[in-house]
Amino acid sequence: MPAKTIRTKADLAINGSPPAFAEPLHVGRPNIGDREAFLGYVNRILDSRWLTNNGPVVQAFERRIADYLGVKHCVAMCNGTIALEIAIRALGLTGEVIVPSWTFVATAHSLYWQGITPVFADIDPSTHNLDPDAVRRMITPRTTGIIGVHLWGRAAPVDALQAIADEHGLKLMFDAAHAFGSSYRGQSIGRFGACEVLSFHATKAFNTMEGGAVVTNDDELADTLRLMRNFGFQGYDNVVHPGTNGKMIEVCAAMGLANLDGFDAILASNRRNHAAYRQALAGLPGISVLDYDPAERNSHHYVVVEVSEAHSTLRDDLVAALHAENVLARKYFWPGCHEMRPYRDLFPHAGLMLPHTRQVAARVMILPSGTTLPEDSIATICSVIRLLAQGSA
Ligand code: T4K
Repeated sequence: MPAKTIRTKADLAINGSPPAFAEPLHVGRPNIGDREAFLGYVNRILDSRWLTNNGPVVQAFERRIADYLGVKHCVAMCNGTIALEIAIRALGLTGEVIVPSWTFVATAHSLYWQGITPVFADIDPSTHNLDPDAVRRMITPRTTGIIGVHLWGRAAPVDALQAIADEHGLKLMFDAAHAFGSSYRGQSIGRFGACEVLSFHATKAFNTMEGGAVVTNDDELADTLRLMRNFGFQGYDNVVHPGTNGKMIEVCAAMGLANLDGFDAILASNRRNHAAYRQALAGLPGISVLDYDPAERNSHHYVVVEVSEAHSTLRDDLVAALHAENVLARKYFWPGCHEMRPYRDLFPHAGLMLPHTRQVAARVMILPSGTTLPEDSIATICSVIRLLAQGSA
């Protein structure tokens, strides 16, 4: 069914009019590649009766990902959070680890869950990524590492963070959950720091339903990661390392192989959507759509809208109006990890060191994109935003 045309404020669902879309439009609606190819893999998996525990499809998937990123090792895991936890443990991080607060809460949880204190450093408001000077300010004698996050797939300041880590004898790793297919100075994300952690969750540009991986060029680290994701087993009956169950199953790897073949089409569709949003919202008072550096690769998966400081209440008004129209815009990653209960209790005054995080958290919303977004829906979504933004000017 075509979307309702919205021309005046009276047409908005918040004014009692029916919603623009009969079905909800989601941020993170899964991209599904070649269904026949996926089902073919699933049939072969069922026939082979090899469902998990480092099966042949997982091994093929790991090779494809490593080749795609130009990295030596891909260690596939059941999800990105477990991959973060295992990588943190494999690197021997303890005490305090510096992370941004402006990230999905899994970055902080993966430390706190294993008794490590996440120490939140502020971001550069223009990039939404860690500010190296802020990282320096948070280093204490207990600091053992830094986790940079490539937020929205835009690379963290890799070289500056590496320089800080080298100077202070800290381990550096990256949460690259958003950054599959991104680059930093022309090189694929996946090769930086001691290791990088990918998420292949259903809502990511490239998904394996649930899944994640640690990618690294370090042979010894890769061996340890492989042991740790499988209870520390080396062959039958021989446990040589503490471990957990972090294995990816065969069906998830099959989804990954099918989706990897279709990844170029996903990228093209995301780029089109992003350009259409930017064009439709260009010049609107108080509204900007975060751009991606044309010199770098990025999946353009996240359509990040930022409201200017002068229009401070507009973000929440927009989210409410869009939800009423069945457009489920998200406030990722409001209010920042430091404001979430476990961390607020731990560091009640953390916000004092995070002025840019607080500022950005109040202003950002993410709009639906992906291959399933109905044609012409962007025009309707943007007409809702235009009506409210013009009204607030
Ligand atoms: N680090 C960072 C920086 C991350 O962003 C994430 C994950 C991680 C680490 C951890 O990686 P994983 O352990 O998840 O592999 C979603 C995702 O669950 C999460 O993976 C992702 N980041 C985060 C940004 O978004 P929620 O709580 O917002 O998910 P939810 O259930 O609200 O779903 C989002 C939207 O997608 C909804 O409108 C419904 C729609 N949806 C969702 C699923 C699962 C569908 O239409 N179909 C689906 O199958 O966290």
